[in-house]
Amino acid sequence: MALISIIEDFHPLNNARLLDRAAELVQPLHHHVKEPVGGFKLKERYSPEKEEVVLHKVPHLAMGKGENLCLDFGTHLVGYLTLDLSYTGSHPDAPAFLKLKFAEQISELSENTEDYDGWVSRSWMQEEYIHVDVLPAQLKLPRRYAFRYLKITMMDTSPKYKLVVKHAECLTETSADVGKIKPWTFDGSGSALSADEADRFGRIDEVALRTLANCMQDVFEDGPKRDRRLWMGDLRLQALTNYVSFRNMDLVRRCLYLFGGSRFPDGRVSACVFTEPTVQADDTYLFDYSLFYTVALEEYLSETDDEETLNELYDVAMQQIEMSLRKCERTPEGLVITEDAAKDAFIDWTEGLNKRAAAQAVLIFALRYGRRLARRKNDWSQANYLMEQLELLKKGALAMFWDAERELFVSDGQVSPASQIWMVLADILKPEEANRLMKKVRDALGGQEQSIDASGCPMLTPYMHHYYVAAMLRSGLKDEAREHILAYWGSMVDYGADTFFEAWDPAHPEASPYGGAAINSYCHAWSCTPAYFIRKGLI
Ligand code: RAM
Repeated sequence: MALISIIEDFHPLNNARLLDRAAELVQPLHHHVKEPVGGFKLKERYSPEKEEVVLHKVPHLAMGKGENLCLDFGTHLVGYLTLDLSYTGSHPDAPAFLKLKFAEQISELSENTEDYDGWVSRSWMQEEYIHVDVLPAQLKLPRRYAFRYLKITMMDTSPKYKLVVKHAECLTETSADVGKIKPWTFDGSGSALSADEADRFGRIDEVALRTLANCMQDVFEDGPKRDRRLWMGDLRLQALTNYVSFRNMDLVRRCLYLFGGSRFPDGRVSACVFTEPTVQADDTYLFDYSLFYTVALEEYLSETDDEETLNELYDVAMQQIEMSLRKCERTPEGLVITEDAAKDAFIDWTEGLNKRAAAQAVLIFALRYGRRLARRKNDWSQANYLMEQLELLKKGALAMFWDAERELFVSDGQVSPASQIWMVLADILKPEEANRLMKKVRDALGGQEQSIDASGCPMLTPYMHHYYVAAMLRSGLKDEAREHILAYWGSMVDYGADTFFEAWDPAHPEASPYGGAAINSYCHAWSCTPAYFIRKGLI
């Protein structure tokens, strides 16, 4: 399912006051110097077999044509690379021609990226071909990379000399104050957690917070490898996790002003905002993402009580709800989102997913936050209006999507986990019905329940799995939520994750929504929320 939107002559609606505010809120970046902790060579250029190299011998290792050296920086980093290069042998009589490959996951080192043929641009692949004319040389790469491993391949030299890598370092960058964080420890009181589970949660929390910190840059980026920019759906989850960890409130605030400051010409919040060379809303609109603006603003305010932001961004937030309500049609029972509008929702990367029920549910969910915002603002007529719309949407949803006999939500004939999860989050069922439904979803994911099509409409991303956990918690399935975090995010840790991945199916580690895992991001913000569940005490 390619997501490519191109609008000819797209002129975003920019609000100078809001953008000035966003500019005032630019956050300082913290830097640290990191050096490799290990090294190895791949036996063949793309083979997974490796030969360990003793680290202190690296500065003496001479690399001839076709040879490679891989440096392991010990964990996932985001920053700038410097290499000190020299040579052995006779005077270099030809340039050193190098290929540098930066890898977040070790498996990326053995991928030949020429094989990638997906729909997301291959220019995101972190590899460079470089000529070094004069040796010795200090090579400082201007681009920021996200990586743990660096593979240096000597593409060509001359018979007269060999290359030597004397030193390598990375100057890391993040706007998260990592020193603020204490490791999560379990106090042992009143919980069913075993010591092993507590350890595993500790490890998951650590990986989750590294994921978040490495995505916290000038804005909350979705992933520091790709797309390196601010997406609304990702922002909401990052902000939640940030509130229980780094608490960089001004970074959240800056991002809310950026989304508010550059929008679609009709006022809709864009799915994503570019910040370079100047701030500009992307010409991509996602129905659910624009509604998360309202949700994220309310959540920010409940953390900060920041009146000024409420006053400045309230109208933008309300506009998202009003414009989404206009995409609904009246049925005899209530209000229902149109088929066309639902197609604009993201929900998950699942191929063939019917999004109508989930999109309606996101709208109901967002209205709940909209009402809270209206009450905060003492805008009682708006609060009452939203209350009425909420009731109509709930009635419309039950009439259109709820199959009372089967006790399932059916979205234009399809019974997906996503529809059930979002409808539970929309709170339209009685508590015991929601509880039964989420048990069915859990059983369907485990293969013991066929009424929900978990294999035909699988959840593909930790983003959707976040909402699955949230729905379990909302329907009283705390033990199940806890088990799912341990099993799902835990399986990434077992696979060797230093940061959590953008897409993950434990049964198919190579799965990619983009047509090739080479383009996947292995440090993706929307996957950081176990730290939110853990530190908020929800599990
Ligand atoms: C991906 C981004 C981002 C997500 C959008 C919908 O390309 O990486 O995480 O929000 O798609």
